[in-house]
Amino acid sequence: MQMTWRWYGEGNDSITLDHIRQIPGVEGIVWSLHNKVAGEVWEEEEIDKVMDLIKSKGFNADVVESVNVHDDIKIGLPTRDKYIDIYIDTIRKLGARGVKVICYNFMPVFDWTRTDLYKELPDGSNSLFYEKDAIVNDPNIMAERILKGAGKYTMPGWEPERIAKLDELFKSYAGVDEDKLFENLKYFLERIMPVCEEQDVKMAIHPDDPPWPIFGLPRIIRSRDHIKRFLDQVDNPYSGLTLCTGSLGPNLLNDIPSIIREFHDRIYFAHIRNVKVYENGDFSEVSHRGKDGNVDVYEVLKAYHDNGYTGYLRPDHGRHLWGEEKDCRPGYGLYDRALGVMYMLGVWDSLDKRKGGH
Ligand code: DNO
Repeated sequence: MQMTWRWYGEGNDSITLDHIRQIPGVEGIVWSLHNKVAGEVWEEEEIDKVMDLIKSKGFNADVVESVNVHDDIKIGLPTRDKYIDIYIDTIRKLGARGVKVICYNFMPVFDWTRTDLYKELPDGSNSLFYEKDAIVNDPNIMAERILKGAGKYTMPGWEPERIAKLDELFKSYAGVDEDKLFENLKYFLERIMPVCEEQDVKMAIHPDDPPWPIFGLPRIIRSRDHIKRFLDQVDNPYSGLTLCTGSLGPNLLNDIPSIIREFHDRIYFAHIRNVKVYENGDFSEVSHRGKDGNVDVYEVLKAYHDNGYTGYLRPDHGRHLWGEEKDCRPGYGLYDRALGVMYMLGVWDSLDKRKGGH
């Protein structure tokens, strides 16, 4: 397992690479060109600038999260080929520079969705929260809440220029049901797979968050059966998973350790986050400690360890602690994620020792 940390880039993150160097065990920085909207060309100089900076601080830059997929590809419009060509160009440029994994998602319109970015927890910290009943019919209300909460930072997937065209976007998804979305995903992957093979770049899809359809939009990577269908329909080792425990976790029927055991050889990137699910279906994001929520993080790590996982792993969202929410990106503060790294390394090291490893 290789521990990594998601960083949004200079001037775009409250945390610096120098901060991250002081967190034990972090080997790689998960990065992206966050100024790019889906479908935009990634220039070589821009890529080199970020990768050089990351490497100059002693980290690897093997994982990119995300290269976003244009909605025309998800909808299956005739213009999709133009956007797939641009995607291929980006894979080539990244592969040529040694990038190993691209994390992406295939969620229509929205990336992850929450109703509250700073919900107070009993210990006085706060975190991202999902209130089932607050997801009413009008997605504009939700988008407004997110944009307001994000403050000075742009949230990937929630770029104001996209959100401004929400009604139009929703209209273009009419007729795109679960089967159609699967079909469009297959089309996309079949076109890019030869380039991934040639460049040795693995595509790792991120599950849908939350793991159920919202606002009438289909969501297709949300359970063991959906994952199986996804992996079977393009059965190529270059198409795999970003297994995110925080995304699958709010559906308590998802047995995450067993999903990991079943699909471990197609998991290239592990996102670990804990969620506490309430009786009415609302959920809060909580500390990485298994006991604090419904994700048994020990069993998750054990499932990876038992299968000799050598891929990338990162702490996912954390709570905002000690007042840091005044400046940090929602879910991406320093303290709780750093505590998460230490908790996970503690579990991992003890699993190593038990196995007689080092
Ligand atoms: C949430 C993240 C997601 C993820 C994208 C991948 O914080 O895990 O936004 O980056 O879904 O495309």
